[in-house]
Amino acid sequence: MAKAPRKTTTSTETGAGGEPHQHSATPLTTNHGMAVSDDQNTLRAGVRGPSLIEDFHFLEKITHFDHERIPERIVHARGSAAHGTFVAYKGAAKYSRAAFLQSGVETPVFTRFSTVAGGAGSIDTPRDVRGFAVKFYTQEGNFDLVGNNIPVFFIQDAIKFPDFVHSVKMEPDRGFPQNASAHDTFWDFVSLASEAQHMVMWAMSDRAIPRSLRMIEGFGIHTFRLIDAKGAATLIKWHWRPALGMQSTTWDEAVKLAGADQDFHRRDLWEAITSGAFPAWELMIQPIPEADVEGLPYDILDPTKLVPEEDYPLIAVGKMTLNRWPDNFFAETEQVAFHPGHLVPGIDVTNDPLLQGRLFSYTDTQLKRIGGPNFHELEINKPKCPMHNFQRDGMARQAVDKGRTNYEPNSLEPNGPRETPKGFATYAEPLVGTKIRQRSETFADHHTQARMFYRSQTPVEQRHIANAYTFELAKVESEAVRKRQLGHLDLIDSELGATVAENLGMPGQAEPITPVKEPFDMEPSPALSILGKAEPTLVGRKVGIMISDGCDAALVTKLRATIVKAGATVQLVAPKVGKTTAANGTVMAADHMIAGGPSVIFDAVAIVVGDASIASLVANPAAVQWASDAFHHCKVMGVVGAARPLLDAAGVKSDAGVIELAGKGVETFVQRAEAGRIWAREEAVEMPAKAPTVKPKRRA
Ligand code: HDE
Repeated sequence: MAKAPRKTTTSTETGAGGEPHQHSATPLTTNHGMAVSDDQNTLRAGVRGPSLIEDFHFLEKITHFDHERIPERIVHARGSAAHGTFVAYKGAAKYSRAAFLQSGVETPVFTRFSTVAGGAGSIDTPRDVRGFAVKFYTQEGNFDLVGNNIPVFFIQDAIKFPDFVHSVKMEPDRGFPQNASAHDTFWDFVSLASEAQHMVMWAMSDRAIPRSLRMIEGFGIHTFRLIDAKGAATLIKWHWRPALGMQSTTWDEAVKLAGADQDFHRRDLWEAITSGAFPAWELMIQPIPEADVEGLPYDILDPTKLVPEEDYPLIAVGKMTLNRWPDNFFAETEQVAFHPGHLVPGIDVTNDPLLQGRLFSYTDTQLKRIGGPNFHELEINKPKCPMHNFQRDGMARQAVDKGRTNYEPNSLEPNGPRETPKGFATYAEPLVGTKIRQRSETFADHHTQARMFYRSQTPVEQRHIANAYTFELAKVESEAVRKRQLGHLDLIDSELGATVAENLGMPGQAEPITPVKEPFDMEPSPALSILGKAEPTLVGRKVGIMISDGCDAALVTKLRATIVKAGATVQLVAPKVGKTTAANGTVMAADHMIAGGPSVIFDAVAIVVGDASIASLVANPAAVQWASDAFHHCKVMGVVGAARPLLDAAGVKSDAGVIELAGKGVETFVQRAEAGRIWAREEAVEMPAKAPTVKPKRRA
């Protein structure tokens, strides 16, 4: 059948077959300031004709779009960041002459958190290390504290970084797995490079699956030097301590969160900051007297070792509060350029061979990513103090440098920039040495601190570690790699090794490992446990209440008020977001429909459903899963009598964490939720908890 000729419009009105144009007082212009009359249609030869290359507005717009992405970071690509302030306490002035560490000084900061292995668009909740990088815009220049949420690193020497990163990232032939260490190449590398064993133990612990970026600790890892006004130096480690305390998800939650909300951590940080609940951390230093260094059973230049805080206590030196979300993700979070060599007078580096390598890598990476040497001119990277030198030109130079002298010394402009005795002076560390490619003997012990970390955990945390090793090694196809890693576990803690071997169905199959140096028993450090030092609190946490038609509106109101008073936020979850009609006729709107607000996004839950709707909830798999997950993730649950059929369908059994909300139940529920999870439930369904060989308690 012949097609009817298409009706064409002859109107000269440019918007003719499309939406009407919008106008405002602000004219839309090209990048060069020319006002644009039509941003909806390309220029074409007749309304149904080909597009014309003469359309310079379109060409400019599409070219800019084609170039919108810059290369993502090779590591730490996925990040979320915020602006804030740092206020110094009295503590550090004695150790450092840095202006921002003098009592009461307030310094603007920009902090970027990141995962390490995945790409920029990957999920927020994999098992991974978290980057914790802070740019202090001090009066003496920018100081970058580029750290992680784990105090040690996988390798001892920067020359191994490309190998390590290649091994953890997706395998090169197949392009997966994205953002996961549970695959052959990672375990192959770390079981051969035994210096990684300590950090791997941390990565298998709950530290690697944080509940929120607001609830992680941070560490500078390397030993640094603080220099006082007289030039005296103190060796220190940097630590960040979150005001909200540390908290982690369970592994099953982390997996389900990956589906429920890929942006779980970014959204959480955004919600907290935009609602005025500003996350805060204390910055601590851990001084280590130089005279002690020789006598320590580890080398303070070895980044795979930590210094127990029970041996060398921390001193609080200031507080960082993050209070402003960036205006533009690309301009700020993406283009921010950190560098461990962005130092200020009063802070210096040490000879840690990993740190030394980093001092080169970070500039090099910015040259590639941002495309030239002028990345310091981008708004987010600019110092907020005067800056003058004779560096000139280069790709995308923004400064219009004036004058005739672009060199010094010069006599033509005597008031131009010159060196100052007040400037940064490298600590005059005496050095004698032979040019050599060799690791120090003092770096040879690769298993002692892994053992110390494991034995510093509570039984619940030890169980999680054993489960994590089991999960990851079960994903490793090569039996030889699994056996080699089991050999390391036997060296670290024979009970842990036996548990993981048993769980894998490989008892007695560990490949014996001859360590570079025999491990010994260090005293446990209870400060390394998350649960051991958790304080009861709901501040900054989120409670989900499931409601449905026929529910008790007064109870929901009371619950919400009591939870909010305890410092947490509340979200309602219902079969339909738009309308839930309570028994008394009150109509409520919810924040999520049940499938869209699964219980994994909450710290504790309440089920305040009505008799009228219980049958349809029992028939709704998302509702059953909601209750089942909350129970099996050991969450405290407040329930009403009407919820019983749903609880039965979900396998929820009565215990100290399932609280009837009638009577005084609301207060009991909140108090119990503050105390944390009901870990005993885990024992019932998983492998039995193993008592630690050495109790994580220290000498008095
Ligand atoms: Fe990094 N690291 N790193 N790293 N790192 C980068 O720099 C590198 C290391 C850390 O939010 C890159 O700008 C080498 C330790 C954070 O933008 C790159 C070595 C620690 C971030 C780089 C290390 C870190 C990075 C990639 C071994 C904790 C993200 C993009 C010698 C103390 C910063 C970039 C942000 C980023 C190199 C080891 C922390 C490639 C060569 C140890 C938090 O330059």
